[in-house]
Amino acid sequence: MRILYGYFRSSAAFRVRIALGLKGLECEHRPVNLKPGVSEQLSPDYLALNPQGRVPYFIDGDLKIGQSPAILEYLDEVYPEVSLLPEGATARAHVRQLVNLIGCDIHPLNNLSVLMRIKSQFGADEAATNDWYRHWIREGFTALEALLANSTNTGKFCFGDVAGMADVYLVPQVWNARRFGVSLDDFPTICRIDAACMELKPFVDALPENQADAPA
Ligand SMILES: N[C@@H](CCC(=O)N[C@@H](CS)C(=O)NCC(=O)O)C(=O)O
Repeated sequence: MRILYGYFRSSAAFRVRIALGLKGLECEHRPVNLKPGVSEQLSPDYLALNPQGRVPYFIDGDLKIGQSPAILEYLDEVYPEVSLLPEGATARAHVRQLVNLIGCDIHPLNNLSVLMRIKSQFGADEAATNDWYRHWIREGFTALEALLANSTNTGKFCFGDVAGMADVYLVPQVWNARRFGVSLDDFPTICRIDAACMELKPFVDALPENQADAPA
C-alpha cells in the first residue's frame, strides 16, 4: 500500500506525483493543507508522522520517508522498469546537475516557511515577497536555460528524448514561475521542454489543478 501525503500546489509533492505516474505506480493521495492559517503540516498528528512538518511524505509498506529527492531515488531503485535516470555515471552527473540547480538553489529559497520568515523577520510586504520569489526563479532559470541550450545532451526533454528526473523537477518549477508571473520569454528551451512534458499524461495528471484538494 503506497500513500503520498502532499498538497496540490507543493512542487516537491508534484515531483513525486509525476514520478509515480511515469512509473505507472498506484498510490493513495492524502492531502495536507499548507494554506497559512490552516497549516495542517504543523498539526500534532502530522508532526508525529513527519517531524519536519513538510510535504511530501511517502509510505510504501514498511518505508516511511520525507524529502522528495529521497523518495524519487527510492522509487527509481525499487521500481527500475521505467528509469528516471540515464545509464552511466557521466550522464547521471549531468542530470543531477540540473536537478540540484532546481531542487537546491531555486526551490528552498521560495518555500512557504521562508516566505513567511522574510515577512515576519524583515517586514517584507506581499510585493517584496513576490519580487524575492521571482528573483530566485529568474536567476536559476537563466543558468538552467544556458545549460540546456548549450548541451548536446538536451533532446526533446532535459536529457535526451525520454522524460526523466530533470523533467520531474523542471515542470513544477515552471508551473510556479507562471503562477508568480515570471516572464518566460528569455527561457525558450525551458518552455519547449515543459511543453513536450505536457504532451505526456503523467505530467498532466500530476498538475496541481488536477488534484482532489485543488479548489474547484
Ligand atoms: N527538500 C524538501 C522540501 C519540502 C518542502 O519544502 N515542502 C514544502 C511544500 S513544496 C512544504 O511542505 N512547506 C511547508 C512549510 O514551509 O511550512 C523536498 O524536496 O521534499
